[in-house]
Amino acid sequence: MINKPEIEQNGQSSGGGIPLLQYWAEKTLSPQGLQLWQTLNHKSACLACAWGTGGQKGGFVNENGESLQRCMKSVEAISAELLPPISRDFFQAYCIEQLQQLSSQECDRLGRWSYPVIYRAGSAHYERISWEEVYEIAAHALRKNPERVASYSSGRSSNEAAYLLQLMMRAKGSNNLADCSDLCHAASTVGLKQVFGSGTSMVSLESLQHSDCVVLIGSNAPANHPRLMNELIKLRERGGKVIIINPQIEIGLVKFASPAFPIKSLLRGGSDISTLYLQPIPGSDVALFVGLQKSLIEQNLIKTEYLSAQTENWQAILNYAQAMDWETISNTCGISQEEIEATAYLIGTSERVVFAWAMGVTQQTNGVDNVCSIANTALITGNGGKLGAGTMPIRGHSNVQGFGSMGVTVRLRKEIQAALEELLGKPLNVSGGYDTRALITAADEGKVDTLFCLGGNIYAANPDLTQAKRALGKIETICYVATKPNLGHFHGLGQKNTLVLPVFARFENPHRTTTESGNNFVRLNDVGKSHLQAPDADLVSEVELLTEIAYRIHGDEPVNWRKLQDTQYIRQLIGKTIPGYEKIAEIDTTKQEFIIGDRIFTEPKFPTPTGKAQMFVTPLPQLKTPTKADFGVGEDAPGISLILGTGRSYGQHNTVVYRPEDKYRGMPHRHCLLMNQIDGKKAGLAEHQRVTVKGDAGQLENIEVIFGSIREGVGFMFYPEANILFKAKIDPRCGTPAYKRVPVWVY
Ligand SMILES: Nc1nc2c(c(=O)[nH]1)N[C@H]1C(S)=C(S)[C@@H](COP(=O)(O)OP(=O)(O)OC[C@H]3O[C@@H](n4cnc5c(=O)[nH]c(N)nc54)[C@H](O)[C@@H]3O)O[C@H]1N2
Ligand SMILES: Nc1nc2c(c(=O)[nH]1)N[C@H]1C(S)=C(S)[C@@H](COP(=O)(O)OP(=O)(O)OC[C@H]3O[C@@H](n4cnc5c(=O)[nH]c(N)nc54)[C@H](O)[C@@H]3O)O[C@H]1N2
Ligand code: SF4
Ligand SMILES: [Mo]
Repeated sequence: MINKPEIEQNGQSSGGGIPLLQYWAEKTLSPQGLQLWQTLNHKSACLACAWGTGGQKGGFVNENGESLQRCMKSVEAISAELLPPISRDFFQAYCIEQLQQLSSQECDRLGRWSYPVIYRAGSAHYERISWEEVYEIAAHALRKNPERVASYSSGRSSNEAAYLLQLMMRAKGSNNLADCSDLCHAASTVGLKQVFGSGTSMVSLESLQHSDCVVLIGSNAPANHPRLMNELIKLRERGGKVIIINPQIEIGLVKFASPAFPIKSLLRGGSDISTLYLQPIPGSDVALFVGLQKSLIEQNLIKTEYLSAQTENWQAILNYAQAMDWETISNTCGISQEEIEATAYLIGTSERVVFAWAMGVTQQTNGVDNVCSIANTALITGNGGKLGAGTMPIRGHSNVQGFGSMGVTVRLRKEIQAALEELLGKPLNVSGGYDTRALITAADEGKVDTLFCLGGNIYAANPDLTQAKRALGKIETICYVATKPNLGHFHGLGQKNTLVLPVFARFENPHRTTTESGNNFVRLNDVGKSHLQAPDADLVSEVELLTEIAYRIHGDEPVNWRKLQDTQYIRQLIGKTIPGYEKIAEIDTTKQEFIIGDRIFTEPKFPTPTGKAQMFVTPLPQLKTPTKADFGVGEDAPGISLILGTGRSYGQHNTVVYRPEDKYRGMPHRHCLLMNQIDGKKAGLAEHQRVTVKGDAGQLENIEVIFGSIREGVGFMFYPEANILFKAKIDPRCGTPAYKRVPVWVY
């Protein structure tokens, strides 16, 4: 445990700060600068993360109407979409083998997709085709047996596009609606749904601003949700506490220099963030939370009255925690009893605690248990269902949560099912259905003919890239709907046809759209204009593309698909069929952005059958330290085994790399392994030495060792590159891979 640490990590003493300001200046003063400013000011939600900055009150305004809320990530995302089009003769000049040599960053720098192309197996090149050919090929492929047709999506598109995608698939009788959230927050959705009857955050931005303690678990918010940091700074200013739980010291979680607080940033080098920083063993959060529960009971800091009135099964949770011995708890999570007790005291003596988390919690083989153990801790301290308190998954993509709300999921809510059955006039197929991992497995077994990808990069986002490539290669036809080229478009090729279909970005659509933030706020995005114009460019909107394909498959049945090109009409259907979204039907006239009904709980009444929260016992994980034999290396082989976490650098958005270096972690390029110096010593490795990293699916050579503030026995590498290393171990309840606990051998 580090109290108010004054550490300097690899030359950086805070997150945010000067490197960030340099980037702003570089971009906004560039030749592209004017266009960039115009887009930043456009009335639409930020493209990057689900914190949800922007919308009707202007590009810099958050959900509470506060201004100055745009971060550098947003600039990065917009700049990428403002690149010129890929030239008309590009694909004649470069063959697929050459395109496969490109790195993620090089793919992105090619420019915007601006005309439809096809790669036919056996050919050397992608070639341009007409939209008429696109519609013919796509409709033919999507007319196949519904069990053998699937979609995958990434939460960057609008609610309207998401709604159309699932309506088209469900009208066909397919429930194969895989989504990037399967790889991301599915554990939160499943866990929270069973506890509270609602799978999203119960804390609004306004509510967060009333909290006096935030427990931030497995999140690198300074990089991935930068404007959340403003809330933590304000919380510390009003005397609140921030408890960080993360095996790795992320410098921006210790101290953060935000442009919204210029005086502190310039004079004091940033604002203090963490009050306490715990570094558990990766994958052990359940043990830590059961330990916190045990200590809360022992310190008499639990709310028994609340538990008996508002929850069910609470005695079982208390019994389990009480019966667990301290030695097992501390050995499993690697945090001492004293540290756990001090943390429990802070939580138990705070009035309003928000428990917020991201991928360190969900990307585990026991991700659902992790979420339930956090929810249990919130409940035994009375922190469920009151202002300034509750559970808050910090969502990823800017509209990933909207995709779930719109029914893009294999686990469709009963209420939506009933409403859609009425709309479509027939029973829906909701059995089985491939989530992302199941889709890759099914494709590998030759069970998928057609895959329609609305955005994303299903190839590089998955573990075991060798398998992903092989599996996609067995699918007859793949359609990638995209704004920018990525690794998947060149490596994830179908057996017969691979199409890339270019679409407008959010701020370019010729009609209004909506998106949903992680805090359950619906944004209205204005009409826009693209810099990509004929004759170089020939793009469509996602809504036009989906309605036209659906029309080609279904004709005018059971809905008037072409009428749905009017997004106002889609919003009326959404208002009728999606619970909590009623206000969207009028949004075109009212322009009123709104909080979705029945999601934010400031009273302890939950949408479960009994109205009470349902608590579940969370067994401690049995974590195994990998042995040499697990990697097939001899007893006296040199090297060291580490538990690798894979995640994002400060200069990437998911599989897309914008800048190779990560200044905050002192990692100068993509091919680095961050590890603890003590481990380096044990293995006889010096800093900057080149090593091989070997997992159960592959290895990476020539990786540079960087020493950093990470727990002993733990390593960190960037994705998607690291996805070559390991096979998918998933939590079977939600299908999410354990990207954060990958055993590797380093030598
Ligand atoms: N700039 C930028 N912003 C983004 C994205 C991006 O790529 N770039 N991606 C978006 C998306 S889709 C998502 S899902 C989010 C991701 O946002 P995050 O979840 O913040 O991102 P990760 O890099 O996956 O890092 C998760 C953190 O979990 C910690 N961790 C690893 N293992 C454990 C563990 O066992 N226990 C605990 N307690 N912590 C652990 C890691 O050290 C790391 O700090 O960000 C969104 N925003
Ligand atoms: N090892 C490892 N693997 C991981 C993770 C990890 O932490 N570690 N994290 C996982 C997580 S949390 C996630 S969410 C997934 C991400 O997986 P995905 O969401 O599949 O991948 P992205 O890289 O976000 O997809 C980027 C592409 O989306 C397209 N795009 C951007 N905007 C739009 C738009 O408006 N419309 C359309 N149609 N396309 C658009 C562009 O072509 C861009 O190249 O990766 C997962 N994989
Ligand atoms: S915090 Fe997220 S939503 Fe807000 S400006 Fe930054 S990337 Fe965009
Ligand atoms: Mo994500």
